[in-house]
Amino acid sequence: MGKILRMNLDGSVPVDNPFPNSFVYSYGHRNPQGLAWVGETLYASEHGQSAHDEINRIKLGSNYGWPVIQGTERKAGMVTPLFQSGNETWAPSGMAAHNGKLYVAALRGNAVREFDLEDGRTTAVITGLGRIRDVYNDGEYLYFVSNNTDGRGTPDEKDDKLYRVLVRNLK
Ligand SMILES: [Ca+2]
Repeated sequence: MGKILRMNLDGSVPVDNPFPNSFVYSYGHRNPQGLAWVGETLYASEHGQSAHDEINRIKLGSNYGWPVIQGTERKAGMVTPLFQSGNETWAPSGMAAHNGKLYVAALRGNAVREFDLEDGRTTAVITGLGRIRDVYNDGEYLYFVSNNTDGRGTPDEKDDKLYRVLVRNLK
Protein backbone atom coordinates (compact mmCIF):
# COMPACT_ATOMS: atom_id res chain seq x y z
CA MET A 1 0.00 0.00 0.00
CA GLY A 2 1.09 3.58 -0.61
CA LYS A 3 2.55 5.87 2.01
CA ILE A 4 3.33 9.54 2.47
CA LEU A 5 6.83 9.92 3.88
CA ARG A 6 8.44 12.76 5.81
CA MET A 7 12.19 13.20 6.14
CA ASN A 8 14.52 15.93 7.28
CA LEU A 9 16.52 17.77 4.61
CA ASP A 10 19.65 15.91 5.73
CA GLY A 11 17.95 12.54 5.07
CA SER A 12 17.35 11.62 8.72
CA VAL A 13 14.01 10.55 10.28
CA PRO A 14 12.21 13.43 12.07
CA VAL A 15 12.02 12.70 15.81
CA ASP A 16 8.27 13.44 15.86
CA ASN A 17 7.37 11.05 13.02
CA PRO A 18 4.58 8.69 14.14
CA PHE A 19 6.50 5.38 13.94
CA PRO A 20 9.96 4.94 15.48
CA ASN A 21 12.85 5.13 12.99
CA SER A 22 10.44 5.28 10.04
CA PHE A 23 9.87 7.91 7.36
CA VAL A 24 6.16 6.92 7.21
CA TYR A 25 3.89 9.90 7.91
CA SER A 26 0.58 8.27 6.81
CA TYR A 27 -0.34 5.03 5.03
CA GLY A 28 -3.16 3.14 3.29
CA HIS A 29 -2.85 5.40 0.23
CA ARG A 30 -3.41 4.06 -3.26
CA ASN A 31 -1.75 6.70 -5.41
CA PRO A 32 -1.12 10.09 -3.79
CA GLN A 33 -0.43 12.85 -6.32
CA GLY A 34 -0.49 16.35 -4.85
CA LEU A 35 0.22 17.90 -1.46
CA ALA A 36 -0.73 21.30 -0.05
CA TRP A 37 -0.43 22.88 3.38
CA VAL A 38 -3.09 25.09 4.94
CA GLY A 39 -1.34 26.46 7.99
CA GLU A 40 -0.20 23.39 9.91
CA THR A 41 -2.61 21.04 8.11
CA LEU A 42 -1.53 18.86 5.20
CA TYR A 43 -3.91 17.88 2.40
CA ALA A 44 -3.26 15.26 -0.29
CA SER A 45 -4.96 14.30 -3.56
CA GLU A 46 -5.13 10.65 -4.58
CA HIS A 47 -6.29 8.53 -7.50
CA GLY A 48 -8.81 5.78 -6.81
CA GLN A 49 -8.58 2.49 -8.71
CA SER A 50 -11.54 3.36 -10.91
CA ALA A 51 -13.18 6.72 -10.14
CA HIS A 52 -13.48 7.23 -6.33
CA ASP A 53 -10.68 9.79 -6.39
CA GLU A 54 -9.91 11.40 -3.05
CA ILE A 55 -8.90 14.58 -1.28
CA ASN A 56 -7.69 13.76 2.23
CA ARG A 57 -6.75 15.74 5.30
CA ILE A 58 -3.57 14.01 6.40
CA LYS A 59 -3.23 13.19 10.07
CA LEU A 60 0.05 11.94 11.43
CA GLY A 61 0.16 8.13 11.57
CA SER A 62 -3.33 7.55 10.10
CA ASN A 63 -4.47 4.78 7.74
CA TYR A 64 -6.31 6.06 4.63
CA GLY A 65 -8.00 2.75 3.92
CA TRP A 66 -6.62 1.39 0.65
CA PRO A 67 -7.31 -1.40 -0.33
CA VAL A 68 -9.95 -2.09 2.36
CA ILE A 69 -12.29 0.89 1.93
CA GLN A 70 -12.94 3.36 -0.89
CA GLY A 71 -15.35 6.22 -1.60
CA THR A 72 -17.61 6.98 1.35
CA GLU A 73 -17.04 3.60 3.04
CA ARG A 74 -16.10 3.66 6.72
CA LYS A 75 -14.16 1.30 8.92
CA ALA A 76 -12.74 1.66 12.42
CA GLY A 77 -9.12 2.77 12.38
CA MET A 78 -9.31 4.10 8.81
CA VAL A 79 -9.94 7.59 7.47
CA THR A 80 -12.73 8.24 4.95
CA PRO A 81 -11.81 11.03 2.50
CA LEU A 82 -12.83 14.64 2.98
CA PHE A 83 -13.95 14.73 -0.68
CA GLN A 84 -14.38 11.82 -3.08
CA SER A 85 -15.43 11.73 -6.71
CA GLY A 86 -17.96 8.86 -6.54
CA ASN A 87 -18.40 7.38 -10.01
CA GLU A 88 -16.74 10.36 -11.69
CA THR A 89 -13.02 10.42 -12.44
CA TRP A 90 -11.11 13.59 -11.62
CA ALA A 91 -7.61 12.07 -11.69
CA PRO A 92 -6.49 14.84 -9.32
CA SER A 93 -2.85 15.82 -9.56
CA GLY A 94 -1.00 18.86 -8.15
CA MET A 95 -2.74 21.14 -5.68
CA ALA A 96 -2.44 24.56 -4.05
CA ALA A 97 -4.28 26.28 -1.21
CA HIS A 98 -5.70 29.81 -0.99
CA ASN A 99 -8.20 31.44 1.39
CA GLY A 100 -9.72 28.25 2.81
CA LYS A 101 -9.90 26.57 -0.57
CA LEU A 102 -7.88 23.92 -2.34
CA TYR A 103 -7.24 24.28 -6.08
CA VAL A 104 -6.58 20.90 -7.63
CA ALA A 105 -5.36 20.07 -11.13
CA ALA A 106 -7.51 17.38 -12.74
CA LEU A 107 -6.14 15.24 -15.57
CA ARG A 108 -9.07 13.11 -16.74
CA GLY A 109 -11.33 15.75 -15.23
CA ASN A 110 -9.89 18.34 -17.68
CA ALA A 111 -10.19 21.10 -15.10
CA VAL A 112 -8.89 23.00 -12.14
CA ARG A 113 -11.31 22.07 -9.37
CA GLU A 114 -11.92 24.19 -6.30
CA PHE A 115 -12.65 22.46 -2.97
CA ASP A 116 -14.14 24.71 -0.30
CA LEU A 117 -12.84 23.47 3.05
CA GLU A 118 -15.61 25.29 4.93
CA ASP A 119 -18.79 24.29 3.12
CA GLY A 120 -17.51 21.02 1.57
CA ARG A 121 -18.49 22.00 -1.98
CA THR A 122 -16.45 21.39 -5.10
CA THR A 123 -16.72 23.05 -8.50
CA ALA A 124 -14.67 23.12 -11.70
CA VAL A 125 -13.38 26.72 -11.92
CA ILE A 126 -11.23 26.27 -15.05
CA THR A 127 -12.38 24.04 -17.92
CA GLY A 128 -11.90 23.66 -21.66
CA LEU A 129 -8.10 23.51 -21.67
CA GLY A 130 -7.70 19.75 -21.51
CA ARG A 131 -5.67 17.83 -18.96
CA ILE A 132 -4.28 19.95 -16.11
CA ARG A 133 -1.18 18.58 -14.35
CA ASP A 134 -0.21 21.06 -11.66
CA VAL A 135 -1.21 24.31 -9.96
CA TYR A 136 0.61 26.96 -7.93
CA ASN A 137 -0.70 29.92 -6.00
CA ASP A 138 1.32 33.01 -5.02
CA GLY A 139 -1.50 34.70 -3.07
CA GLU A 140 -2.73 36.74 -6.02
CA TYR A 141 -2.49 34.57 -9.11
CA LEU A 142 -3.22 30.93 -9.75
CA TYR A 143 -0.74 29.36 -12.18
CA PHE A 144 -1.43 26.03 -13.83
CA VAL A 145 -0.04 23.87 -16.62
CA SER A 146 -1.87 21.79 -19.19
CA ASN A 147 -0.56 18.31 -19.98
CA ASN A 148 -2.17 17.29 -23.27
CA THR A 149 1.09 15.96 -24.73
CA ASP A 150 1.50 13.23 -22.09
CA GLY A 151 0.24 10.52 -24.43
CA ARG A 152 -3.27 10.46 -22.95
CA GLY A 153 -4.55 13.82 -24.16
CA THR A 154 -5.50 15.43 -27.46
CA PRO A 155 -2.88 18.15 -27.92
CA ASP A 156 -3.44 21.42 -29.76
CA GLU A 157 -0.62 22.68 -31.95
CA LYS A 158 0.76 24.91 -29.20
CA ASP A 159 0.28 22.61 -26.20
CA ASP A 160 1.35 22.41 -23.50
CA LYS A 161 0.91 25.79 -21.88
CA LEU A 162 1.43 27.61 -18.60
CA TYR A 163 -1.58 29.74 -17.64
CA ARG A 164 -2.04 32.50 -15.07
CA VAL A 165 -5.33 33.87 -13.72
CA LEU A 166 -6.20 36.23 -10.88
CA VAL A 167 -7.59 34.08 -8.07
CA ARG A 168 -10.25 36.71 -7.29
CA ASN A 169 -11.55 36.39 -10.87
CA LEU A 170 -12.24 32.67 -10.57
CA LYS A 171 -15.86 33.07 -9.51
CA1 LIG B 1 -8.62 6.28 0.93
